[in-house]
Amino acid sequence: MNLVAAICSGLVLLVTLLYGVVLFFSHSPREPVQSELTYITTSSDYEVDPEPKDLPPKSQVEPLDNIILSVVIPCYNETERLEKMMAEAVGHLRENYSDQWEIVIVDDGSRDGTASFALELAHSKFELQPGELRVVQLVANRGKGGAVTHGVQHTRGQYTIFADADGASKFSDVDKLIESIKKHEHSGESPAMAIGSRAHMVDTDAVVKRSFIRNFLMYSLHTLVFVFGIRHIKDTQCGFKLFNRSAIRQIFPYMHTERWIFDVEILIIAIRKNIPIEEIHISWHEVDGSKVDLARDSINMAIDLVVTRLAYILGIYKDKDI
Ligand SMILES: Nc1nc2c(ncn2[C@@H]2O[C@H](COP(=O)(O)OP(=O)(O)OP(=O)(O)O)[C@@H](O)[C@H]2O)c(=O)[nH]1
Ligand SMILES: *[C@@H]1O[C@H](CO)[C@@H](O)[C@H](O)[C@H]1NC(C)=O
Ligand SMILES: *[C@@H]1O[C@H](CO)[C@@H](O)[C@H](O)[C@H]1NC(C)=O
Ligand SMILES: *[C@@H]1O[C@H](CO)[C@@H](O)[C@H](O)[C@H]1NC(C)=O
Ligand SMILES: [Mg+2]
Repeated sequence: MNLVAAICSGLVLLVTLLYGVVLFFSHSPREPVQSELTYITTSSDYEVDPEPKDLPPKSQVEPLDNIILSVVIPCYNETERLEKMMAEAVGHLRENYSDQWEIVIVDDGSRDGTASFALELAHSKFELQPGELRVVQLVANRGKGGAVTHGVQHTRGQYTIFADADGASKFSDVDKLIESIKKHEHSGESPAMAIGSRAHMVDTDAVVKRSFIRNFLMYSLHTLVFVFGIRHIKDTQCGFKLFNRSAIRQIFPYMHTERWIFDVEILIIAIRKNIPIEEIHISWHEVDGSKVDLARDSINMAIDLVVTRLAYILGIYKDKDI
C-alpha cells in the first residue's frame, strides 16, 4: 500500500515538474502593436508612399479585391538576397495571375534597411501598382515564425503562401501546390494546405553538397520530429507552404512558436484538426547567406520541438477558443 502511494506521489511530482519545465520554456507571442497593423506600399506615380495604410483585419473569411494569390515573405536583413527572389516571383505572378496577386513583405526588425530596399525595388525596378507590394515592419525581431504568423493573417488572397527571401524554392511551383488542394474544395469551410517538399532531393547535389555538420543536424532534427509524432510528412521544414483562407483561420491564430520550429507547430495543429496536407515535391537549390546559426539554433530547435509537442499534450498550448 505504501509502495503504491509512493509511486503515485512520485508520478504526480514528475508530471508537475514536467509541467513546470514545459511552462517555463513555452512561448506566448505578444500582440502586434498598432504600427504593425499597417503597411507601406508604392503610390500611383510609383513614388514610395510613406503614408501607412491599415492591413485587412484578421479573421476575414472571403478573399478581398479579387486577389487569388498572396505571397508572404519573411525577411530579416535580406538586402542581399531579396531582389533575385522577387524578380522570379513577380515575373511568375504577372504571367499567371495577371493583377490578382499581392506580395506581403514582413520585415522582422531588419537593421540593414530591408523595408526601404524592397519598396525601392517595387518602385524603380519592377514598377509595381499600389498595393501589389505591401511592407509590414515589425518593431522588433520576432523570428521567422512570428513574422510569418503575423503576415499570413493579414493577406487578401484566396490562397496564401509563405516563401523564403533567398529564392531557394522555384517560385512557379506554387501552381502545383494550388492545383493539389483544389480537390479538397467543397461547399462550407473546407480548409486545406499544401507544403513544398525536398524529400526527393536528399540524395542529390543540393543536399549532399551541404556541410557534413549541416546534414548531420538535419537528420537529427528529422529523427526528433519523427519521434515526436509527425510521421507521414517527410519534409516539415521547407519554407514554401500554401494555405486556403479557412486553413489560415484555423491554424495561425493559435500559433505560439516564433522561431524555426513554427513549421512543426503548423503541422501539429493541422493534424489535430484534420486539415488535409498535400506534400508536393518542388525544385529547390541551396542559397548562400543562411540566417541559421547552427550551434545556437539547433539546440533551440530541439528544445522548441520537445516543448511544443509536450505543451499540446499537457494542455499548456490550446488550438481552440474555449
Ligand atoms: N522574420 C524572420 N525571418 C527570418 C529570420 N531569420 C531568417 N529569416 C527568414 O527566413 C527565411 C529562410 O532563412 P534562411 O536563412 O534562408 O534559412 P536557410 O538556412 O536557408 O534554411 P533552409 O532554407 O530551411 O535550408 C528567409 O526568408 C529569411 O529572411 C528572423 O529572425 N526573422
Ligand atoms: C503558368 O506558368 C507556366 C510556367 O511556369 C506556364 O507554362 C503556364 O502556361 C502558365 N499558366 C497560365 C494559366 O498562365
Ligand atoms: C543585420 O544587419 C545589421 C546591419 O547591417 C547588423 O548589425 C546585424 O548584425 C545583422 N544581423 C544579423 C543576424 O545578421
Ligand atoms: C478554402 O477556404 C475558403 C474560405 O474562404 C473556401 O471558400 C474554399 O472553398 C476553401 N477550400 C479550398 C480547398 O480551397
Ligand atoms: Mg534558405
